[in-house]
Amino acid sequence: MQAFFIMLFNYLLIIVLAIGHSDAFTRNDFPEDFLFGAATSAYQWEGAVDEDGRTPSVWDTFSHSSNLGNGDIACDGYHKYKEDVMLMAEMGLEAFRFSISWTRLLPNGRGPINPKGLLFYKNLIKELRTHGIEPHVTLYHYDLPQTFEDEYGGWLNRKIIEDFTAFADVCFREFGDDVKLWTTINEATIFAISSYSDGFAPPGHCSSSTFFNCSTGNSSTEPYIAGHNMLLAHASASKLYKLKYKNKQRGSIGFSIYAFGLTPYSNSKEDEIATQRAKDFLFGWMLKPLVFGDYPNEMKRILGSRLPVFSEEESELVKGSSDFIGIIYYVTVYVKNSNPTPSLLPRRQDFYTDMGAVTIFMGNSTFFEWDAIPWGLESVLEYMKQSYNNPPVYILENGRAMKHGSTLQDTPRIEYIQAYIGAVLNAIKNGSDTRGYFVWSMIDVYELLSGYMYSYGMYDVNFSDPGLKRSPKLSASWYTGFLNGTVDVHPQAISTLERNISGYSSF
Ligand SMILES: *[C@@H]1O[C@H](CO)[C@@H](O)[C@H](O)[C@H]1NC(C)=O
Ligand SMILES: *[C@@H]1O[C@H](CO)[C@@H](O)[C@H](O)[C@H]1NC(C)=O
Ligand SMILES: *[C@@H]1O[C@H](CO)[C@@H](O)[C@H](O)[C@H]1NC(C)=O
Ligand SMILES: *[C@@H]1O[C@H](CO)[C@@H](O)[C@H](O)[C@H]1NC(C)=O
Ligand SMILES: *[C@@H]1O[C@H](CO)[C@@H](O)[C@H](O)[C@H]1NC(C)=O
Ligand SMILES: *[C@@H]1O[C@H](CO)[C@@H](O)[C@H](O)[C@H]1NC(C)=O
Ligand SMILES: CC(=O)N[C@H]1CO[C@H](CO)[C@@H](O)[C@@H]1O
Repeated sequence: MQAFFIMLFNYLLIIVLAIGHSDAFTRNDFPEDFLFGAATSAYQWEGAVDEDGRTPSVWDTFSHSSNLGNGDIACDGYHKYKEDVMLMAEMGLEAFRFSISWTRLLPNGRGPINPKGLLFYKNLIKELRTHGIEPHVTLYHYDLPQTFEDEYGGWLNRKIIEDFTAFADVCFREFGDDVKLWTTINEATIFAISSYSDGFAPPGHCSSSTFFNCSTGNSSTEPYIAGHNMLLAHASASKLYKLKYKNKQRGSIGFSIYAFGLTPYSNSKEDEIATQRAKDFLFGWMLKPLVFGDYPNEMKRILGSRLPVFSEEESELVKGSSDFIGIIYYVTVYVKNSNPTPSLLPRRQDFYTDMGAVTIFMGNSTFFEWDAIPWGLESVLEYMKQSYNNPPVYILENGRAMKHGSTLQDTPRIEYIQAYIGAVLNAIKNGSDTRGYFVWSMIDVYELLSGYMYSYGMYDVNFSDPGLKRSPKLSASWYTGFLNGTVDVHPQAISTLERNISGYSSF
């Protein structure tokens, strides 16, 4: 490792000299209370799906009907949490983001608490605190109790608001003395789209199309209904926190969205307008209600009665209900206008046809192995600042997949992460209120879209090894060095990647 850092240092030095610039940065250029961490989620990390009283979630059901493997064992974080927290401490992580498995804590979805589930999360949180690692807890990460999907259709039914709030109540009460950062719902925008329009995330609803077959769903209505209920469930949990816990526990509660960097495909008027529309659909859809109390006018115009309506009371409830906005960021895309074209094949009406635009990945986009396009994230943070009153922001996920098990020398991942950390610093310097950055993922986990084929971890897991042996990748050492101030980063050295297409693909 030592040798590598000397080499890396020389390399950076050469580039610095070549460019004749010296705006390298280190951890210390960020505010002291800024949090650098890494993330996982319950179903992807814990395993132990039928142990100690846990019952199935829609993700268990979904993964067992796919050919991407499942999270039955995953990293076995449920049993190995102490070992993993030790690795986090060695890495110098300041924060760890994880989620609580609803059905581990409340096996019936509601009602009696499972004492063993409760103990697991108490122990995990205690272990983190003992090592000085700040927990950031996500309440919902794709794992609805299957029983609620069966009983009333899950997120499509307003009953979810009450059940989610009751689950949140248990979490605040039991863990809130030690947890100061809560995210209610993970990447709500892409969750609603991929679970209810595209059908490729649990519970896997869509109108069937040439490419996807879902056993149930309606892509032209369900994403908006589910999205509406997510906003209301979040707002209801947030209200409860403020009334019952905030004074004493002094934490913050936020909502999170998936954010694409968006830029017009061409300089045509159509693509420019399409990009504006895409911002309304992909950001405004959830941010406008949270900040201003209602959906964007453009969405109301296009969707008509398919877009649920906030009552005055609901609008007041949702507005201002998020102390911060969580951002999940991976890719920057071109936006190209798409006119509904008459076609021989019946075309599915879904979220993207409503948006009237296609997204084209920028950079060399072999699927999952994205290039860093740091100005994409910078532009998102700038847009949030200018259009949504500069809310406090946490980057809750950002990271780079590579073929699992291919190498421990994950230089492309390091380049990606440091480029985006640089983007965050630039945005902060220009006034963005960004307060934290989490690498996805702390360790190789079961991935939603790629199973065990591609992974994002800074620690490798040998999934064929019965002991699920963990090994650090180069990125883990890099992050350690960055966090302890011995590695500095020169943005120009790595942002030669910026701009321009050479790959093409689209959702
Ligand atoms: C979708 O389901 C229908 C009926 O079950 C089947 O005939 C068709 O082949 C399926 N299409 C795809 C793409 O799987
Ligand atoms: C979806 O719902 C709308 C509104 O209820 C209805 O008009 C449409 O036929 C449904 N589409 C599908 C594919 O079921
Ligand atoms: C795309 O890949 C090629 C070859 O690996 C590389 O030279 C080029 O810099 C990459 N482009 C971007 C935008 O990363
Ligand atoms: C920096 O902020 C100012 C004021 O909000 C804005 O006008 C400018 O475009 C921003 N610069 C960048 C590079 O985003
Ligand atoms: C993973 O574990 C298996 C079983 O213990 C072992 O045979 C294999 O060599 C390991 N793979 C690596 C890359 O260490
Ligand atoms: C800082 O991180 C580097 C890189 O992993 C490591 O070699 C070094 O021991 C660390 N230094 C301190 C003071 O923790
Ligand atoms: C934004 C940008 O630089 N676009 C260029 C990308 O490359 C193509 C040719 O491959 C040019 O036509 C674009 O202008």
